[in-house]
Amino acid sequence: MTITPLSWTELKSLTDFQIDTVNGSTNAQARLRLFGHTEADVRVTLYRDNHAWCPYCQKIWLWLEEKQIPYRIEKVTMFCYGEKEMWYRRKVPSGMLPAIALDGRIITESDDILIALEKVFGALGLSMSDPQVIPVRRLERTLFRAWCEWLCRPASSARQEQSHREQFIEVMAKVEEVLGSTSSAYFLEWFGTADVIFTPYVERMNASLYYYKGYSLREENPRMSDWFDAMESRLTYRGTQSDFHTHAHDLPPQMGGCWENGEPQMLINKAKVDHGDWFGLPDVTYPEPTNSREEALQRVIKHRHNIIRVNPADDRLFDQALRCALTRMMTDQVCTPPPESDLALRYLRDRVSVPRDMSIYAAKRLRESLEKTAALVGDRQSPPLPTRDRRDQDPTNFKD
Ligand SMILES: N[C@@H](CCC(=O)N[C@@H](CS)C(=O)NCC(=O)O)C(=O)O
Repeated sequence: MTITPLSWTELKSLTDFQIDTVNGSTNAQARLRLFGHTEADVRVTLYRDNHAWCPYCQKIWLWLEEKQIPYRIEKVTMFCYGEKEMWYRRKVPSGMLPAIALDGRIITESDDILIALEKVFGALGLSMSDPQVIPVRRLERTLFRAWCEWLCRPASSARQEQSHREQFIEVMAKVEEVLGSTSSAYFLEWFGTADVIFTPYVERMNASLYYYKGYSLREENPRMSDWFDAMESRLTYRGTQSDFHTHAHDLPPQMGGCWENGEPQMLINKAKVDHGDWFGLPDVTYPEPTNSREEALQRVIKHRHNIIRVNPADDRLFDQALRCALTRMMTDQVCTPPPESDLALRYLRDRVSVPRDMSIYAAKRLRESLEKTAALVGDRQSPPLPTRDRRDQDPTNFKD
């Protein structure tokens, strides 16, 4: 039994999802964050990437959110997604992100930014220069290097691949030791700067090693797992958190390539990230919010014209197919899309960007119903996502 797709008006009536981007919880859509203050209190502008992808930006973003400092957000295009805006080039000639304007003064380099923010607004827990924080910062860089060595350099032999793996695991053992040396789940006795500094790359390690190496950071390391759980108890982190699919496909152009090891577990993981089931992945463990479907629906409705325009399929065909997928997501009823629309549905399935477009569970719901709907009419996969750039995600196509 299959039903006809709901109209856009009918679909609209099924969601009242709304967030207060300015004073509500952390979200990727905000252009202004006030935390109950007034605009006159804003002293900081954060320049960050459109995709909420840049790890160094996430560090500053989390810090500002945790400290509840009123700030503005200006979004800038990263090179691999499209053309860098000239207005930003005039402020920061290298085009690098993040940057902040603090009382009108431009500061770049994420560590320098945190140090400058601390001077004005006070530290988040212990300061960047605290003798307890410095070794944790160093350890984060050591882990980062071991990760790059393993993920981003093609191994010339199985022995070298194994040796890179062992080096990474050795540094992770040190991370486990540090996490285990405090009574909290965090790096030090209380949540603070050290955790913010660790966040962006361990999130990307968790995704990329699972996908390209068949190694599950969060499942292999119990303290790290507790740390992720503790981070996920914070609405600030949830608002910045991405999913495995987004990271696995955003990383190659940024890192100059990510190398699969082709091992059986890797192939299983890769299939799961690319084709589902997305709910079984170790990229999130807090319970799914009850309104994740409503969120996904509201976000698609808002951007439907652009989503349909950039899709390679005929607009009318894809409009109908998309409404079928959304109808299924909201009603759990099977809705058969037009013939030949499988590719178009999977094109979108592969381009949902978290947290840019929606939060992690909303994206899982949307990917799931796009896939189930596509599977009713075909098993064609869209061509693999590009690995040298992601101009298929050019933000000029998705202006909000
Ligand atoms: N050391 C810098 C690194 C910043 C960095 O590498 N930024 C990358 C993005 S993660 C960038 O802006 N690349 C230029 C671009 O992609 O447009 C920092 O800590 O802020």
